[in-house]
Parts: sequence; C-alpha cells; structure tokens
Amino acid sequence: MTQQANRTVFRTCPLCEATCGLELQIEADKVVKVRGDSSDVFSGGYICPKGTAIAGIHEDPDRLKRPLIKRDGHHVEVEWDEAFAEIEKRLLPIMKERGRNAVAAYLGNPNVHNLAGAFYVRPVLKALGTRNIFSASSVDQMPKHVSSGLLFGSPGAIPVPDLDRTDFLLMLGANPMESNGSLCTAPDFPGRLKAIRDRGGRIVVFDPRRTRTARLADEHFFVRPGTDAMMLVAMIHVLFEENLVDLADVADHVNGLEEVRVAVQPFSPERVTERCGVDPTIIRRLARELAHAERGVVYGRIGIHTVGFGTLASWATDVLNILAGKLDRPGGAMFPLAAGSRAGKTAGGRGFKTGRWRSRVRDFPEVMGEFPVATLADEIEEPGEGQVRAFLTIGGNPALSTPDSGRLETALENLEFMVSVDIYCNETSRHADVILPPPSLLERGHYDTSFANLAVRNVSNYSAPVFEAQGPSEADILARLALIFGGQGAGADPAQIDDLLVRGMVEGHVANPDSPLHGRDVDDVLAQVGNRPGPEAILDVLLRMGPYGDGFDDAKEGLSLGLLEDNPHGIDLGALEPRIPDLLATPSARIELAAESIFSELDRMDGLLEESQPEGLLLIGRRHLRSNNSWMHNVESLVAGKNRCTLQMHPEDAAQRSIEAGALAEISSRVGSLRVPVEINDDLMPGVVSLPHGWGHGQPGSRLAVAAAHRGVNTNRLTDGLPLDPLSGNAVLNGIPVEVVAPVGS
Ligand SMILES: Nc1nc2c(c(=O)[nH]1)N[C@H]1C(S)=C(S)[C@@H](COP(=O)(O)OP(=O)(O)OC[C@H]3O[C@@H](n4cnc5c(=O)[nH]c(N)nc54)[C@H](O)[C@@H]3O)O[C@H]1N2
Ligand SMILES: Nc1nc2c(c(=O)[nH]1)N[C@H]1C(S)=C(S)[C@@H](COP(=O)(O)OP(=O)(O)OC[C@H]3O[C@@H](n4cnc5c(=O)[nH]c(N)nc54)[C@H](O)[C@@H]3O)O[C@H]1N2
Ligand code: SF4
Ligand SMILES: [Mo]
Repeated sequence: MTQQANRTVFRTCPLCEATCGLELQIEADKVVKVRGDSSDVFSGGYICPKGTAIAGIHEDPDRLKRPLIKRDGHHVEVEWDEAFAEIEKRLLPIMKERGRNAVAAYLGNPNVHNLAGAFYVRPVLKALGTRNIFSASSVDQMPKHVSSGLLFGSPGAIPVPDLDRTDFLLMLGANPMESNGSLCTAPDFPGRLKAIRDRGGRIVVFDPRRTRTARLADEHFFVRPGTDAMMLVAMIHVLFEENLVDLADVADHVNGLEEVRVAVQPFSPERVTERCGVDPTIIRRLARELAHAERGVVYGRIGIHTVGFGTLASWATDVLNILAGKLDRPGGAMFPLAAGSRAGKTAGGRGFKTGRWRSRVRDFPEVMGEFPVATLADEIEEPGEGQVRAFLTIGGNPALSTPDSGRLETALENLEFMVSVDIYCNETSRHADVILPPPSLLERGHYDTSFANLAVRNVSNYSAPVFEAQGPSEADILARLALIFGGQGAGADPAQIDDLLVRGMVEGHVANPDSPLHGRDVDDVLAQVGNRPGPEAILDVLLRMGPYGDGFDDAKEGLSLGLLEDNPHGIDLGALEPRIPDLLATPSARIELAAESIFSELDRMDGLLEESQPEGLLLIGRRHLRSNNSWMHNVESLVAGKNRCTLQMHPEDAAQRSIEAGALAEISSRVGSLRVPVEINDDLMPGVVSLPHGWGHGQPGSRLAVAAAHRGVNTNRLTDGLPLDPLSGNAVLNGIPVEVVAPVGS
C-alpha cells in the first residue's frame, strides 16, 4: 500500500461494539482530524470521545513497536526472530515435560474487535492443545451464551432488541448512554433511544444506580444488585397467572411451556419484593405492559449477567420475550443475519452441551471450550499433574479485569514462562517474559465479524489499513505462535497457516454437495480471492459464500470483499427479519424452554428466598464514556479532568459512617481492601456503592506514562473469585459484599 500525503479515509471504529464510521484526515502520515463519517450507512456521523482518540492510541509513544524480552527482571527490545526463538526455547520444554495443560491461555476483549483474533486465535489454541483456556467471556457475557445454547441450541444465537422499531423497551443492567451498547450493536444508541420516546414509545430501566440511561428513561427503578433473575421470573409468573402468555409468531416452535408454568409458580412478585427492593405492583404492571405492547422487548446486559444468577437472568429475559410474543418479530427481540454467516441453514442441530471436561482444581465444567477465568489463579497455584506453569495472553489484561486479581498477580509472578501478545507493557504484560506487539489499529484491515451477529440492522462494512504496518501483522504473529506450539519451529513460514485456513475453507465448500461451489476447481476459486493477506482472504470467502454473497459467480450480484472496498461507508442489508425456525439448532428444531439446569437454578433461588436478607453494603461497577475497560487510560484526552475512579455512595450510607465527600475511604471485601476517594450522591440506591473497573495503573515495570499519572485503584482486588454463576462459570462482579470506613488517620 502506498502512503500518499494528504487524504481522507473512512473506517469503522474498532473500540467498542457500536461500530461507528470514522472519517480520518491524514496529512504527511499523521492523523490530523477524526470525525464521524456522516455517510456511514449505520452510524450516520455519530461518534464518541473514544473514536476521536483513536489517533492518540495510534501515536501513543508508549505503544510497543518491537518485541520485549525480560532479562534480569527488565524488559529489553529485541528483534522479532529472537523473540520467537526465545518462546520456542522456553515454552516447548514445559509442554513436553509437563504436558499440554501446563500452558494456559487467556483471550481478552480486543480479539472480538480484530480479524486476527477472529480467525487466527483458533489455530494457536489448537496447536497448544491445552484445556486451560480462559477468556474475558467469563467476566462478561457467558451467561447469555449458555441461555442461548439451552433455548435455541446455539450459544451464538443471541436475540437483540429491535431498537429502531420498538415502542416499549424494558432495560435491565445496561447503561448504553455510557457503554454505547453491548450484545446490541447500535451506533448512536443514545439517538436510537431518544427516537423511541419521540415516536411515543416508552423506556423503563432497572438499575441500582440512576445512570444517564436511567435519566433518559420514562421510568427508572432501583433493584438490589444480583436479584434481577427473581424479578424477571416473577414477571413470567404474572404472565401465566394473568393468562397473558401468547407465543404469537413462534407458537409452532416452542417446547416445554407447561413445565415452565409449573416451575415459576413459587415466584410471585409479592414473594420476591423484599429481596429485589421492587414493589410487586410495579412488577405486575410491567409484565402486563410488555404483554400488551404491540412492539415491545426486554433487554438485559452486563449488570444482570455478572451476578450469581446470571444465566437464570439471561434465560428469563429471553423467555419473557418469548411468552409475551415478542421473539422474532419487528420491534421485539430479533436475530441478525450476518453477511459472513452460513447461508441456507435449516432448523435442527446437535444442541448445546457444557461440562464435556472439567477443571482440575475446582471441578468446573467447561463452557464453550473454556474454564471460568475466576479459577485461573487456582490452576497456577495448586501443585500436581496438569498444574499451569506457563501462560499466554492475547489482547487481555486479566490483572485488572478479573476477580480477586491481587491473588492472580501473585500467581503470575510464580509462573515459569509467560508470553503476551499486546500493544502495551501494562499491568498484565509486565509479568511476561516475552511481549509481542501487533501493529496499531490503523495499520490493519478491519471488519466486525462478531458484531455483525449482534447488530440491530444487517450491515456489512470493511476498512482497509490506513498505514502500512512496521512489524508483522497480528495474524502473522499468531500464525508463528501456532507453528511454534505445533512443533514446526520458530523459523517456519506463517503463510502456511494462511494457506491452511483459506484453502481449507474452499476445499470444504468444493467437497460439500449442498454448496454452490461443489465440484469447482479449488485453485480457480482461490485465484478469484486473489493475493490478499490471510485475514482478508478468509473474510472474502465468508462474505461471498454467505447469505448475501456472490458465491464466486461472476454473473451473480452479491457481496464480496472487493465490493466492500468500493463502498467505504458500508453496505446496508436492511432491517432484521424473522429467522425462526431456520436458526434453531436444538435436536428437536424447536425452542426448548424446559432445561433441567435452569430448573435447578430456580430451586436454588427458592432456597435463597427462604433465607433472611443479608445486611451491609453491596459494591457494583460503572462505566464512563471516556473509558474502555482497562486499556485506554494512556491517552491524555480520555483521562483529563477530574478523577473518575471514585467510590460513589448514597448520602445516608456516608453519613452513617462519618464519611465526607472528597475524603478517602477504606473499602474492604472478603479478599482485599483499597483506599479510594469518595463521591457522595443520591444516584445510588441506598446500601449500594459503586467503583469503576479498569483502573489501578502505575505498577512497577509497566510502561504507561499517562495512565501512571491517573492510577486509580483496581476494583477487582475486591471482587471475589469464589462465588460464580454455576451454569456459565461467569464471575460475580456486581453485588459484592463490602465494608466502607473512614480510614484511621485520614
Ligand atoms: N469489576 C469489573 N471487572 C470487569 C468488568 C466489570 O464490569 N467490572 N467488565 C468485564 C468485561 S465486560 C470485559 S470485556 C473485560 C475486559 O477484560 P480484558 O479483555 O482482559 O481487558 P481489556 O481492558 O479489554 O484489555 C485489553 C488488552 O488488549 C490490549 N490490546 C488493545 N488492542 C489490541 C490489539 O489490537 N491486539 C492485541 N493483541 N492487544 C490489544 C490492551 O493493551 C490490553 O492489554 O473486563 C471485565 N472486567
Ligand atoms: N465507555 C465505555 N464503553 C464500553 C466499555 C467501557 O469500559 N467503557 N466496555 C465495553 C464492554 S467490554 C462491554 S461488555 C459493554 C457493557 O455495556 P453495558 O452492559 O451497558 O455496561 P455498563 O455500562 O457497565 O452498564 C451496566 C449497568 O448495570 C448496572 N448494574 C449493576 N449491577 C446490577 C444488577 O444487579 N441489576 C441491574 N439491573 N443493574 C445492575 C450498573 O449500575 C450499570 O449501570 O460496554 C462496552 N462499552
Ligand atoms: S461509540 Fe464505540 S465505536 Fe463509536 S466512536 Fe465511540 S468507541 Fe468508537
Ligand atoms: Mo465486555
């Protein structure tokens, strides 16, 4: 690619799930201006402060350009070949002598915003051959995957609220005014929410904090952290009790209705009210409003997933939508049809299973091939066969992102060898023996393979690299790791992996009698893909063989990567359309409402309701528009201004403890304690305190100069690795029992 001097380029922002179109002005190889791309087919010019800061990430002097190796306790820059040779020399003996499970891998959030993450992580994990795979999914959305697996047969079948056509949005545990939305890709989420109200619709929010989203809503109710599952199940109870169940469009495709009716009988709104802190008349009224809404939907997100009943809450959200007749119809909860997905599927499949193998120390079932990250420290610390002795992180910062991270940091110190594929030397990668930095987000092609499956419209949009990469691409880095782990050696050519992946896909189609490519010549098809980098070649095959693709047929109009390159503002493929039954992958080819595992969670909830309500404060998190998890605090424009890493408390709770605004407080949980400045406001539900995650910078050995000047504290030193959502293994990050006191001597 040539680098002309002055030019304007268009690009999808890869920083959060909203996928906004950016317009970048480039002068002499510098980004001089970033604004929203007003012609973007999906975002129409919307942008948030993180999108503008994209140039700051690209130009950050602390962003690593060359690999680092730790020598005598300090990281030094080395050549790429030396870094890969070091990994081969030190990691392979551990794999050989201690077995494959002695190496653990952790995949962080940016992998789902990155083509290399989408296509090249799998070969790495396959070559490692370890069962000790962990990811940010188990501090996030794993409950949704499990409930989707149980209901629809596929953990990837996630219904999204049809925001643009709904007139009644019941939202729990989500704050899209700050997060820009999650498991619901909707650029300009704020504008789409306002549009609901402008067309006479209603928004109701449940959140233990009066957030910006809550303020925008017609109604906001506090709910005690961790109790949404009770409230949602009580709403299901009301639908049955008041004869409001109407499956509407999916009536012919549902099993297990009667079993659910019986199972929810014990959970009346009147019974759960004390625990949830929500008036039973409100629960009843909202269940009726949902049932009667012509176009209505329930949407729940991270606040209801990262709790002890996360899977039950996720299941209950979808079941409410189903029973209120809102699934798979406009304005309700709908399934996107992504351009890169498999075309021509018919209903039915093998269904969804967890627990095909179990974790060594705490005996957790695998879920989607991984174990809960909350048990990673156990696997490192506990001696015995299969003990984790080496660790690979790819685009993740578990030292700040996962529960009881104080303990994890100690465990990382005790590893024999650690590799991080990361653009920074941060709280996690500072522990690594080798850091491999991929190119910046402007030096790679981009396509949202994940979020196309979660978007409120079907859209397809590719962004070409803006600048040429100085080092190997992230795909090449991962390919070289796969070759090392697979025994081919540090010198093996990464193009082998590209070829294996691309050719493998085409060969699969050619051999498949149901594929339009059946019987074609593999090399002819590959010639049509042309000489593209591996990720782009894979993407081209997916797009062309997908539901909107040209099928490698020159006579047919349809999507291809070439067409997207000619359309830098994206191609709109229309509003969501019904997909049931074809999408269902359960063995019965029907939606399965009755799952034993869910019923056992209902029993557990029943037991809990018999116990008395625990006293004391509960800790929740919060997000801010200018922050993104743990890794954007090294950009000045995103951290400037007042300290955002504060403990928010209700005035009554502060007064009871003689804590004053602006003063330091000491907050402690079962696993740790922190000193943090307090902000007092009545946005919080009494009894609830809030501290954001992703802070706690300035650790020795890290290289984040700006972040070190805005360190904050790491709230995951308070979150506890013991209680988990049993069905998904997801961590509990909200509703942590804590004590807060004015520290002695402050
Ligand atoms: N208490 C509490 N904890 C939470 C949450 C919470 O709400 N409360 N939220 C959870 C959620 S939803 C998530 S998703 C997790 C996130 O958890 P993680 O994924 O572990 O953390 P991130 O902060 O996203 O860190 C991303 C890492 O990727 C690196 N990186 C950035 N871009 C690239 C790239 O292009 N390639 C590579 N290889 N690396 C890159 C960054 O430098 C950083 O080290 O945190 C979770 N932790
Ligand atoms: N600016 C910004 N944007 C982001 C991120 C970021 O860090 N910063 N992270 C990105 C990622 S990885 C993700 S996963 C998404 C998450 O996107 P969202 O799911 O919208 O996440 P939050 O903004 O944390 O909103 C969760 C809300 O749940 C509330 N809550 C906590 N506990 C409970 C509870 O028990 N019940 C109920 N009903 N509510 C509860 C919290 O007060 C909070 O307002 O955001 C993404 N976008
Ligand atoms: S909302 Fe998300 S995708 Fe849009 S500009 Fe901000 S960070 Fe980027
Ligand atoms: Mo997330």
